[in-house]
Amino acid sequence: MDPSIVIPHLPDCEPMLIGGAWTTGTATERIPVLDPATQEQLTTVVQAGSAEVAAAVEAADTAHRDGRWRGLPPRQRRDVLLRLADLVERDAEQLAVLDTLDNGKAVERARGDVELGLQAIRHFAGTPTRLAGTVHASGPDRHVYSVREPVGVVAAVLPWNFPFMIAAWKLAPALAAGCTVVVKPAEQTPLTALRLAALCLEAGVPEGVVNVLTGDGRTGAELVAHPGVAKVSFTGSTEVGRHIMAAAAPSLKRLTLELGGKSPNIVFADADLDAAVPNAVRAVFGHSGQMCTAGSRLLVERTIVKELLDRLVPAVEALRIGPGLTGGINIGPLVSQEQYDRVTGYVELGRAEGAGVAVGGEPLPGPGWFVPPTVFTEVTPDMRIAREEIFGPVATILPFDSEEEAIALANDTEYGLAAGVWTGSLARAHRTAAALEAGTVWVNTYNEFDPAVAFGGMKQSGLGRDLGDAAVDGFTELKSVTIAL
Ligand code: TXE
Repeated sequence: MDPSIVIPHLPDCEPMLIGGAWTTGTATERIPVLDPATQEQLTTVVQAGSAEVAAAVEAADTAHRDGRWRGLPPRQRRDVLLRLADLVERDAEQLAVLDTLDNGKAVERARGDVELGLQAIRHFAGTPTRLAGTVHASGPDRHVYSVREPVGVVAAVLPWNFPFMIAAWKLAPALAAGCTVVVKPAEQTPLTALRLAALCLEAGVPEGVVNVLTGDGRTGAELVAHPGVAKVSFTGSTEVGRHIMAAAAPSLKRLTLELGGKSPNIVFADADLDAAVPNAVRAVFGHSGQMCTAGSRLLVERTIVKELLDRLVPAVEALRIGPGLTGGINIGPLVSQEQYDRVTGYVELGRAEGAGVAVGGEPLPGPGWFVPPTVFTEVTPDMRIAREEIFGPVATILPFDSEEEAIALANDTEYGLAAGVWTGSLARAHRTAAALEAGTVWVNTYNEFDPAVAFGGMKQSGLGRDLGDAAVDGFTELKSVTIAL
């Protein structure tokens, strides 16, 4: 382990935050929180039940109704969010170490994630003073305007792959819009969402405005079905996204769903391979492939497949695998036994489907859920490894012969989250960006995020957007007022 890293002390059981108080509630069930690099227990969290869900929603609802947050002058809410950003910056190293302990990722990547979360908090601190409505053209005896109001209680249900960053990506625009929030982190990685909530209190977010419930999908399901919740912002699997959509129907909750992907990363023969190859490696093997935007389908123009593989294979072989706190590693362990079984199952499936293995393929001995980076060649578009989200360090290479075929292959998926294009042609860059069915298209780059730029999916990758003005819109209702003068 990097000797400069300080491991924070963790209690036997992490309490939850409900109505400004840290509590384990009346729930007796506990969930162990494991270090994916060692499989040892770090701490436990409460499996929140109906009583805790009801208490958290009630606290958030009371805080919404009495206006203790949305009723503050906008510049005061801005100042609280800026203070929160300063506190995150103060504790950035501790937050990164906690994310690595909890999730397994390389600590350098965890530091980058904390930075991306911090950027979102700073960006959305600018929102409260800039939230403006519209005055409509109307006759002399009418004054007509539209204003944005906070939607109410938000349930933010989080995944385990970017525990801190996505907590910040959802919390910051929700708070900026004036909402109150009940956060439900993933059961595998609850630690940094709890720390972020503590920092919210320290920054001056009033009690009851941010609440955190721990627990697994049962807690999530109770929370999203609760009639007091006005809006659900969820990041996770498409399957659970469908359940949430159904659970939201009876009370017509507003939804933002950021779901799975099987993103194409297209390399044309006119691309600069010096840039395309290392980026393609990061796009699919970064964070051990546990990214919704992973460029897991590498579409390569047939004339350069051999050259690309000659460069790609040594680059993949050079990736360093190890515990995230070691320092200098590229591939950490997968987050859980479940993900390990799932990903190694897909690697076996790829062989059974007849794909060739250019590199990787053999599981590593434990402890720790380590899976080596694997590149499948001779993949056909109908193979399950080319169609289903694997969410691990597994790349599938699919050759194509023309731009049209590349676009058809890229769009031949139920998902539509992200896509990459590598080309030296400006015209091709614009043509393909227009033709790809994806919420985000990166040309000659990959996995670049900016809190000002909306992020989310088309098709079965989701609904609504995180980040950007669209995220704030998603936490508001538009009210139109007509006054007869
Ligand atoms: O996700 P789940 P899992 C994909 C990825 C991965 C697969 C399974 O392919 O292999 O999903 O991961 C909560 N109502 N992604 O099973 O179950 C749960 O407690 C309400 C892609 O871990 O979707 C957790 O907080 N909530 C993704 C969160 O939902 C429920 C990131 C996500 O868990 C619930 C993660 C329910 N019925 C996985 N059931 C991405 N888009 O980046 C579970 N939860």
